[in-house]
Amino acid sequence: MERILVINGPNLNRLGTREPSIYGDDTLASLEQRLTHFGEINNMKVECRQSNHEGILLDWIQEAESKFGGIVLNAGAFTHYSYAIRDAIASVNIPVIEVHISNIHAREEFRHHSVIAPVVAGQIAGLGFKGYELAVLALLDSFS
Ligand code: CA2
Repeated sequence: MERILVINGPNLNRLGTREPSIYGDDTLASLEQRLTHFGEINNMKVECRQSNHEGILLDWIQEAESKFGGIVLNAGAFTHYSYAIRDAIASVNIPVIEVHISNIHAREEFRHHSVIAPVVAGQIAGLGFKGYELAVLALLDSFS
C-alpha cells in the first residue's frame, strides 16, 4: 500500500482558533482525521504530522525518502524564506507537493514568493482543506 506523509509547519496547530476568514473554522485535528479517512477510501496510508520547528521539518523530509512515496507539505511561513527546507526537498527523490490553505498570491506581498516552489512537483493554494486532498490524489496518480 502506498504511504503518503502530510506535513504541516509552523502555527498550523492554531487552525480553528483564530483568523477563520482566512483559514476557516476547522481544526488541525479535523484536517488530519479527514486526510486519514481520505487515504483509507483511496487505498493509501496517509500519515499526518505538524511541527513549529524548522529542524524537525528538515528531519521528517529527509527521513520520508525511505518510508513514503511522496510528501504533501504546508511549510507555513517557512515557505517564504527557508532555504534549508528548500534544500531538504531538493535532496530527496520523492515528489513533494506544496499546499497552502489560503491564496498566498492574493495576500501580503511577502507571501507571494515561495522559495520552495522551484523544487516541488507542484503547488496548490487557495482551495482550503480540499487542497490537501487534491495533493494526495496527485501523488497517487504519479505512482501509477
Ligand atoms: O495559507 C497557508 O496555508 C499558509 O501556509 C499558512 C501560514 C502562512 O504563513 C502562509 O503564508 C500561508 C500560516 C499558518 C498560520 O495559521 C493560523 C491559523 C489560525 C490562526 C492563526 C494562524
